[in-house]
Amino acid sequence: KSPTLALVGATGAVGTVMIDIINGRESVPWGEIRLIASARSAGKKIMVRGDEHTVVELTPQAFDGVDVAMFDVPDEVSARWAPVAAERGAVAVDNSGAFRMDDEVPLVVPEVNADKVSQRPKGIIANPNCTTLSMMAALGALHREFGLTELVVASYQAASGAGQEGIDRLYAELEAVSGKGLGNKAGDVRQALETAGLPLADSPFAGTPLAMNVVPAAGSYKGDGWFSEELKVRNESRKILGISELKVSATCVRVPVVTTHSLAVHATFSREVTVEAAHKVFEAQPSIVLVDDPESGRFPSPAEVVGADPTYVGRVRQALDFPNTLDFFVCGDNLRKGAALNTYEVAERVAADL
Ligand code: 2RA
Repeated sequence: KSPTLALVGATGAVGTVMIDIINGRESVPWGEIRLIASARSAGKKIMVRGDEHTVVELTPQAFDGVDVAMFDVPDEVSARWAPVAAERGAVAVDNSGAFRMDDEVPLVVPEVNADKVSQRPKGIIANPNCTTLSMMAALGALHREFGLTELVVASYQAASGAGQEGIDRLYAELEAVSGKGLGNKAGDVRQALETAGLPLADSPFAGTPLAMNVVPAAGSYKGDGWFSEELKVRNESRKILGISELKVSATCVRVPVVTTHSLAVHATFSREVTVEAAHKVFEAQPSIVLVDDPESGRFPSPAEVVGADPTYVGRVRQALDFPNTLDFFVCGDNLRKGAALNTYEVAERVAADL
């Protein structure tokens, strides 16, 4: 019998993209596909591969008969319900932060560490944070060839990383500031937002305007100067690449882009690396698109990448003052490969071994 797939969080921002991905696949290995969400969304009808599905409420019984359960829900919901799904016999593939650093839960990017899918003593597999994930296909490929030793990263993160609330907030802010000639006086954007009935205290972006601005604060503040997104980049990169001592330093910044995270990466290797050799590595990786002709104005940018599955890489340079070091720019749709697509790819790998 074909395995049963459950999607928990079917009506959220990532869940919606997940359904889009499932609908776009030429074929799927699943028999039944069950959509699960909170009581508030239960009863909603959603089309999946040509059939109307009714969303069912998240209860223990909702996992009966499920082989693989994908979770696209907040941390606290996954923390409570992924173990319930596992207890009922499903393999939980979780896109939240609840289990990523648990030693008994593999953190998987299929291009990098697909072998870890089968090592899941808790019946749970974690999907990385979208910021880390956006550069993992590129870094994993380079690491295999040249041996990564140090990583310095600056992120340019899209509003949808903060979910539907982030998307709505950015659109509302853009509408409130456009056509007013703002941006020449400190505080004028803030004032325009307050006047338009968009108090900064309500913003998911650290109480700072995102429209016409950049915000060097992503996630929650964790002390000693670090925000959660920056610590996730460090800890998750180490775990996925299997380099426990990897030196990592990240600065995570929110930018007024709706969807697609970008990262400026400065990566040092134990072996000699050239731009030509790096290009070859990128070109050989099916999930990477190399767009690197700066002289003709060709490089990746979020507006060109959003909605695409691959990771886009460009601006590859040999660092002038650092040996064995490359600088490059990466863009990845944070809702697709950064979240839904990677989770789905892991789910399909689990299904292949059932
Ligand atoms: C963000 N990486 O961009 C987070 C979402 N998981 O806010």
